[in-house]
Amino acid sequence: MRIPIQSVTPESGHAEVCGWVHEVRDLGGLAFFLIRDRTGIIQVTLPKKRTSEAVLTAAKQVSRESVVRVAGMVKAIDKAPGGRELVPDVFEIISMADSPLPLDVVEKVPADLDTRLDARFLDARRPRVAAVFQIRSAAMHVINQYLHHEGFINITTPKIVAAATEGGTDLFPIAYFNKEAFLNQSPQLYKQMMMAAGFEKVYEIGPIFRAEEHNTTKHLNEATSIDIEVSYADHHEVMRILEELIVKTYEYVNTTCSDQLSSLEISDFVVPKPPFPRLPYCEAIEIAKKRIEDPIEYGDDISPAAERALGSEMGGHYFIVNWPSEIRPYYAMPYENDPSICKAFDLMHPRMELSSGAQRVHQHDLLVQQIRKKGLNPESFEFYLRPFRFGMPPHAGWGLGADRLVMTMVGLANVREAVLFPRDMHRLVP
Ligand code: AMO
Repeated sequence: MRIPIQSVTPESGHAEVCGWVHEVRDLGGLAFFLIRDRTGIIQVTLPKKRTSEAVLTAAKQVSRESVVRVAGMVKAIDKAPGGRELVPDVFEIISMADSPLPLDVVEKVPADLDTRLDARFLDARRPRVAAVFQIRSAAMHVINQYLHHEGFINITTPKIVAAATEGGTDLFPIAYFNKEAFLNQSPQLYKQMMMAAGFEKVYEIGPIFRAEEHNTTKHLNEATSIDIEVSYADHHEVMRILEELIVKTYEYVNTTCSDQLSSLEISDFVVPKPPFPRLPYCEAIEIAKKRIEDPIEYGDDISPAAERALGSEMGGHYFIVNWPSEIRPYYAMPYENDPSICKAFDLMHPRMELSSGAQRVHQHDLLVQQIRKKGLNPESFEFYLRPFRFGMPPHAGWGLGADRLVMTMVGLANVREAVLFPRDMHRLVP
């Protein structure tokens, strides 16, 4: 029976493993194969004089990255990976790999990101790449667990919709029978509607689609968003939840993914310490003004240069709070004493924005007014506005980019590296 390579020890006796042919070295009288599965690598040694003809024939034919089944006695040996080697009496080629390989799994030949993504199935055989997705999986696991434990109900909202959430133009139109339809850019309106349904605490982890023509290292056209919405909560309360979630996620990765972190050569994984600073938007602008050359004024978005300057000033995760209402969506609640600013926030990693959120407007008439102020037509939001007329609790929430969370957590240069099959302006296949 096949056993994971990691668990093969000199005490295993006769063992069977399956995996890919990682490397082949033929020294004449002696041949060495490194066989790899997702748990590790084992040396398979063939002393030619003492090896059966069938094993030698298969070993001679096999190409790198073919899938093989190998069985034999395990012996302790200092120089081999894991301090053991397997001397095979069975060497079966299960699936032969073509040569040449589109990508060098052993990474002797460096490949650019496009080549890697084109051959993602081979790229992901690299332990360093697999580690990213194992960490991503661990992060998603603990996020689900945390939210479930905090009493959140996991919901799934439609991705085919009739209207823009944020009112922007960044939507992908789709063919939906004879109707106009789009791919949803955020579960925003639906998660808010579930507050009217009395669910109180909801979350969704799902795809969001943005038709932005950005070609940057942090934008995707299909991203994964972790969204929450909480009734009777204000912006302070949901910022506290977000902060705790980030800390718990880092803690969990730190304690459960040590092998993956070392595959990624991360020796200084730092779990952020709460509370994260709350930096008022007006102060953020003042800091940026002093530190960057491009002009920036109160009322502007935080530019990438400003983001970098603030990041190096703050040195860790931080919130930007109290944004001008003018540059936030209609659903952000204005402060009662100064409606020119609103109860919206962004969670920032020193490298980039990770999350946006706000206490929402829950009063129907104010919401209609704010939709109009943004130059949008309340009639196209009728399905969304309706619940606000029949008892809507006050509520707040946020959306956190899962891809950027993973990217910043493990220090990837490009968000595409945190996504198995990224979608951008130039990439629709595979
Ligand atoms: P926002 O548009 O800021 O807010 O999105 C929230 C978070 O989602 C991630 N994100 C992206 N990641 C990669 N590529 C993209 N193109 C992309 N767009 C967004 C970011 C971002 O911070 N409805 C609000 C959330 C809320 O208020 O609850 C919203 O969608 O990490």
